[in-house]
Amino acid sequence: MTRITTIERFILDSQPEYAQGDFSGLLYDLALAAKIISHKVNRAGLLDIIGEAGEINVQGEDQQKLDVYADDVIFKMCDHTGRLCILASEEHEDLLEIPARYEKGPYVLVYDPLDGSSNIDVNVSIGTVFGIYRCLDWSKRGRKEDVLQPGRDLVAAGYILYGSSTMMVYSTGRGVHGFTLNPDIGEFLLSNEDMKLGPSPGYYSMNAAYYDRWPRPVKEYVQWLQGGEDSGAPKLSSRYIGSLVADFHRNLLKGGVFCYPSEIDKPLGKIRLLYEAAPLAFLIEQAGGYASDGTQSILDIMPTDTHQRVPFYIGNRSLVEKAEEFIQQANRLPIRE
Ligand code: FDP
Repeated sequence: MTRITTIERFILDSQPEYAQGDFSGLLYDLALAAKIISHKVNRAGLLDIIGEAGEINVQGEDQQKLDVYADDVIFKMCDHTGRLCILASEEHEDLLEIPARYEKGPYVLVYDPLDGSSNIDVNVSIGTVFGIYRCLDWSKRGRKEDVLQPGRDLVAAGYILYGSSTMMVYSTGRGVHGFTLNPDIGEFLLSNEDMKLGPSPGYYSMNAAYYDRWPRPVKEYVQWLQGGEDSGAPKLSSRYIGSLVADFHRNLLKGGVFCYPSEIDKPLGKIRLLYEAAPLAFLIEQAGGYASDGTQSILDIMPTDTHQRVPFYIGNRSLVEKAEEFIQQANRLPIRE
């Protein structure tokens, strides 16, 4: 039998002595939330049988929408532990404060509880994304400033993929590590240690239905991606699930680039900087790749709004830098608010 490492063991073994309290505990809280959400996601198809979301099911219980459920689980797993000073969720307009009856801690959690929600009803992979920052000022913990930090200052980031298996992938700045949930024993087991992007990318991923809405340099970049040997681009195939976590995970394993560019009437695209782009950018750099808004590293962008969106190119460095080249050459920088 090969050596089995649980996520708990791995977290404890890979953290320095000083980080074995709140930080390790927070990662483990998230792993536990992941198991609870995974259990519910796996039963999503049964909603048709036992009742629709928003209705009363046959047991007389209220059915919660899955994304609301996931959001609740994460908040309730983390609000009382004394590890966090504030949370921000993609599901909430306002910041999530630590209830006054609980102590505040040194970390900030930003998260998208269930990304790819248009795929929930059709049994296609969805995911949770999270990022962890340190609070800025110990004496004034839990302010908006604690949340509005650039991705460069993340101390950890990760995602949970609810796919053919449930996986939790995270980095604390010492490589990217993946754990697969063994449902029989209810444990995340180390399955992908120190994940790195391969040198030969396999895929490009973007919603081609928006081609007419993309600015000219983006169209030219896509033509370059499709051009194979004539353009000098690597031979790529196209895959787009429309669930960012699933598209990202595939490209992390197989190499490639995911793009959600600006559009003529949506200059900032769709992807949220704080909840999606920055955590995934942190992971991709740890895996040897790069993420950009077309003009600069995603990790260098200073957020000004918790829900701000950003054009997004992420994957193998050579492919993302090529996107920057097209965009910058055309001197049509995405407009910022
Ligand atoms: P969704 O709206 O279904 O939650 O940012 C959210 C997201 O999904 C990403 O997960 C996904 O990559 C993208 O939007 C899909 O958007 P399009 O349908 O416009 O391609």
